[in-house]
Amino acid sequence: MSDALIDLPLITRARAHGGRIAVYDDSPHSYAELLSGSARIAAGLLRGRLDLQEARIAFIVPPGFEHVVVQWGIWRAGGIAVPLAPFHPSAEWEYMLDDAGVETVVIAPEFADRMATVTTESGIQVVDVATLLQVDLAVELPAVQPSRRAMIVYTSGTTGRSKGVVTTHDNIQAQVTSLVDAWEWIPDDRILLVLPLHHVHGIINVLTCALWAGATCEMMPSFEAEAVWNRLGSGQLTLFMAVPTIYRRLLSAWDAIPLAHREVLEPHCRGMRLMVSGSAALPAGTLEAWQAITGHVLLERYGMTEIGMALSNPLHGARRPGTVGTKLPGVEVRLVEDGIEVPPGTPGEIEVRGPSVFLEYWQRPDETRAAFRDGWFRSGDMAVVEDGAYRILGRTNVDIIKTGGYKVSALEIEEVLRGHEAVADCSVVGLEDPEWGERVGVLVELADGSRLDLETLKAWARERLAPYKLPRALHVTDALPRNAMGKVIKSKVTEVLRSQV
Ligand code: MCA
Ligand code: AMP
Repeated sequence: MSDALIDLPLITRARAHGGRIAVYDDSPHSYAELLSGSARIAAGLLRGRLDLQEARIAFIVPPGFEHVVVQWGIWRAGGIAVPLAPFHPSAEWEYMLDDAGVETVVIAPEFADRMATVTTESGIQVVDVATLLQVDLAVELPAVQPSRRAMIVYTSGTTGRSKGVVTTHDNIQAQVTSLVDAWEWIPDDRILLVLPLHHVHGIINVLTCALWAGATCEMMPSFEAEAVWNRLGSGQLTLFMAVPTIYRRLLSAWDAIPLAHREVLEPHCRGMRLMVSGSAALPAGTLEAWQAITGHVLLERYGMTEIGMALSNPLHGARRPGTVGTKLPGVEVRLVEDGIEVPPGTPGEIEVRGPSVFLEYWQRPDETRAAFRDGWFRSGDMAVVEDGAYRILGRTNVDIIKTGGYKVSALEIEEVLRGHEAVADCSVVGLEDPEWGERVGVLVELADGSRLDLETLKAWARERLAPYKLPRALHVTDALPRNAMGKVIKSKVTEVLRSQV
């Protein structure tokens, strides 16, 4: 197998780290193995073609070496990687495969049966990772220009179903190098990945930053608090990144660890060089409790699927609780009201510009256009600058909910729940919650003569929606609260649900 004449910068850098450990799952895997494995995957996907020319290749492979090999293989063959979550129901897979116009889906063997039911009659090729890894062809890999599309990540929006956020290799490089600079990643770093690999926090901030830096990414199949504490207290890790819900869960689990074991873990936790929180607001109580145990003031930063990371507290110097710091290298940020920049101290919507900002929503030119104002991406988040640091105030749209670090759309959930026979109409809101940030709550107007309880609705919805989109609170009513125009008054819905739960 020969190499491309021009490699993507990530690949060129990996060559320089050949013998170092790139990924640790059950066992160590070197950068050299990652290069040879991904070349095989690329050759297998090309099947005689010279270049995938941005064909969409979805993959459902649990966190581990094979996941990374497939991601890199797609990139090296000139395809667009579409990561899908192993734990999503088939209906979510089906929607994304169809929306992205996927040519091939690469799967781990345990998903074969379920994937077969999704792809029957679709013309989508399903191929096993192991089969691709056996390919040994003398293939020259294409020269992939970094300006080409690299990835589509699905994110919930303000309108109906989720949208595919398209980033180019250049975008990804800009997102990664900004963080590698700001947080001073080095090859001797070793990070623990517990986040899902269908979102930017896990894909970019943890995995790709590590691999760009020549560091090691240690991957857990999923988040499990006790196992995470044992790794944080192992003395082998330097970095950890997670969402506030995970820090909170870890804090709860700490109390259950026997004192003698805590005394072993504690000094190693303190010895790590950086712990980061993001994807949702970090409650002050969580920050303080975490500091008391580990000695670390969590570094809070702000980002979004469409832009990577934009704002961060400093690596060196004081981190201000309740703020997300200042602009990251290479990122331009401004606060605006009605398109006009506001002075410090005045709240405004965050707008972001720079090479890390995504290219487009996949095949949604109108929504892409609407997301920008004079070249600036409109985040939909409000913030204020106080003493030089940004403080996030909340979102401009009530229909966006953040739960456990996941963004979900109230409108998408409503649309699905209206398909239940007992639901005449419904309204979904985010209910404040100390553990999850927000929980999904639903007020249901029942169809004539129907009854409905939370467990029944949840079980029905579980086959149609990702687990984190499921309703966690339900109340039924004869009539949803509406204004004179017939529009549901969401603040009233929240009030009703709050008084019930
Ligand atoms: C689970 N449960 C919930 C929720 N999810 N309850 C309320 N709200 C929820 N959202 C409860 C249910 O009771 C469930 O039981 C039980 O927890 C176990 O569910 P499970 O799915 O197993 O939970 P988990 O696997 O332990 O997940 C918790 C988690 C996960 C590890 C915190 O939510 C997670 O990985 N979050 C990170 C998401 C992330 O990476 N976001 C970044 C997006 P039952 O099943 O009976 O109901 S990127 C982004 O935001 C930008 C770019 C940025 O700035 O980073
Ligand atoms: P996503 O669309 O899943 O990428 O989520 C991005 C959203 O997460 C942002 O628009 C914010 O609303 C929220 N977010 C990310 N980081 C923070 C933070 N540190 N504090 C508050 N909200 C955050």
